[in-house]
Amino acid sequence: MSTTRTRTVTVAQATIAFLSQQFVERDGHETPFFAGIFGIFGHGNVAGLGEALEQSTETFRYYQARNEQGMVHAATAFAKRNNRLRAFACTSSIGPGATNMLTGAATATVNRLPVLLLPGDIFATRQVAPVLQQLERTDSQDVSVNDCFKPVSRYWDRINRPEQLVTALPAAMRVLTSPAETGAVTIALPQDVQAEAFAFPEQLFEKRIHHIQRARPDNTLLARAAEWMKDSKRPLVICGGGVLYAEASPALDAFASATGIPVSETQAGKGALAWDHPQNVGPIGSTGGTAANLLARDADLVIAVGTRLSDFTTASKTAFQNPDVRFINVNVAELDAYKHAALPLVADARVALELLTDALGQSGFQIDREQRERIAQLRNAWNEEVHRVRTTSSGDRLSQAEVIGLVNDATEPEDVVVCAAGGLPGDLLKLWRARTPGSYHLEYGYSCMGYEIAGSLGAKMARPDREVFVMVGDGSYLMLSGELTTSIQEGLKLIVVLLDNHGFGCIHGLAGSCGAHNTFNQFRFREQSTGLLSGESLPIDFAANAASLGAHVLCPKDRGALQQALQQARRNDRTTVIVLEVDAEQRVPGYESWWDVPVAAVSASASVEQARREYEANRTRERWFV
Ligand SMILES: Cc1ncc(C[n+]2csc(CCOP(=O)(O)OP(=O)(O)O)c2C)c(N)n1
Ligand SMILES: [Mg+2]
Repeated sequence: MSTTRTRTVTVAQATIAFLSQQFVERDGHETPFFAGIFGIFGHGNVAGLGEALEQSTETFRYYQARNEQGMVHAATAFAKRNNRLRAFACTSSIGPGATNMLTGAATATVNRLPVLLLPGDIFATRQVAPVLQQLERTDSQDVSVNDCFKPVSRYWDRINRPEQLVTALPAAMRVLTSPAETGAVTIALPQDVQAEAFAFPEQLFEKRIHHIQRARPDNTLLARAAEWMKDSKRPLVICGGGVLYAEASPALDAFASATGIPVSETQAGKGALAWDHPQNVGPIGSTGGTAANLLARDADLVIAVGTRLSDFTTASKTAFQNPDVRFINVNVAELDAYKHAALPLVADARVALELLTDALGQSGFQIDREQRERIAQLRNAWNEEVHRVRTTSSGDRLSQAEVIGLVNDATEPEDVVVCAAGGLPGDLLKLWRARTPGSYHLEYGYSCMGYEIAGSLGAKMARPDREVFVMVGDGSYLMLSGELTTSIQEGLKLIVVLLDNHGFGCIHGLAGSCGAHNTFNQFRFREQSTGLLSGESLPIDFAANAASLGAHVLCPKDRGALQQALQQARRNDRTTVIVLEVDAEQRVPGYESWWDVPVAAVSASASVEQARREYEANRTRERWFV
């Protein structure tokens, strides 16, 4: 030990010095892992990490944010747009600053996107406890609000002594750069420990290159998977986000083109194949289209690549009705590879698809002509339906579907659309025509309201040369739009399309389908006469709100004006918010699909009882895959 060269720095300085030396490499391409750090300061991090960041402005850039949740979303979106090869750290003070990051942490972890969280923490010495914002407990002094990060982090640690950093930081990097395990990583930094100095071993600060592995599948299972495919008459691929993260789009294209096997898409996987690729049969599941959902219904083999098989993807396990259906799951995570009693190919999507293409190519396997014709017919019918819905206007106001069509038409192939919650994600999955991988950026693992604008900032940071179009509902906008200010501060232009339907429209619709007749999800005044939210719509001036933050604002009223506004927004050099009132009644229909939302089993309401009967009938289609 005594011969080890050391560097005496504070815990905060050591952390930043270490982070600035982390690189990743995949397929021979090397890049710094961290693009910098987002942070909001308080007494829990200002003198520790704040000081360290001031000393390292050349090597590690600090970005301000308005809300800790927002900054974690921005960081998460940045990682997503970089296919997890780059990331941000996020620092917060103790207490509320830290717990504001919890929702962001869960969002990142659910979506398997890397983000390093560095919340300040209560004094390790405990001498001056309770420090401002400390939550005291009667049962332990070893617990702080930062323990709440444990279930929403893939790795969690607290640095109570400086030397703990030496093992904590490499462990954090292992998880952050693991394709299977990545997500939020939390290292809680007590505010006194941040400022403590220690003679750290010099090796801690040397450049490290983390090789991102492309795991190969087991040979026996690979051969069996190829046999299953050859035996199948109606196979169907589900393309999930893992295809994009593995940069496996060319491999999927080659596999689908060589075999003729149709490819359906999830929210995370959309864009891996262009919408007009002959094997792309469009979205699957609860918010899927007719082509993919009818093929799924009859499929005898489902090849699920890089997907978590969430309830939206499987239409709550009603999507696959063939009694003999089998699954092959290609996934880096065993958790996903083993779902639905599948043949598990625990592997990188690109490697597995290339090996499967080779294995099937040797036998000249292709799906038969009859099935090919059916696929072509279903695709045509679906694409016509998409066109119809996008272009049909009725009523005075634009419909959400029309807006999606017009925004889509105003994009270049590599521009990005960002969305997360509300009625938009389902409609976007059905109606958006993605042309390049990464251009369709939906956070639908956590479907977290508030991700939209904050996330679009991260997507823009990842590729500042591309336009980023954010589609956001009025509810989400009201919940978290503060990072508009950050976009203006940083000169990172966003084009925000705000769809105002006066409420939590999709939940209003959902409530109605469960038999409800209330206004709990509409933005209305409380009426004194009824005591209910039954009054006029709230007169929220979104245009004035956005303008007050420094954004350009446009308020088009019809198709032509929206087209012009989108062109104007593209020409503008500053974040532009397009405020649109949309028709709350015109909804995009569902297509051969269902979503399990249990309806009250007993109720005084006849409409709820009716909805319950329908619910029970639908639920009989749910299947066990064990
Ligand atoms: C943080 C968070 N809270 C609650 C929800 C549940 N939720 C899903 S969509 C939605 C309404 C969203 O309203 P808006 O953004 O206006 O979109 P709209 O439904 O009107 O299309 C709610 C409350 C959620 N997804 N995220
Ligand atoms: Mg709304």
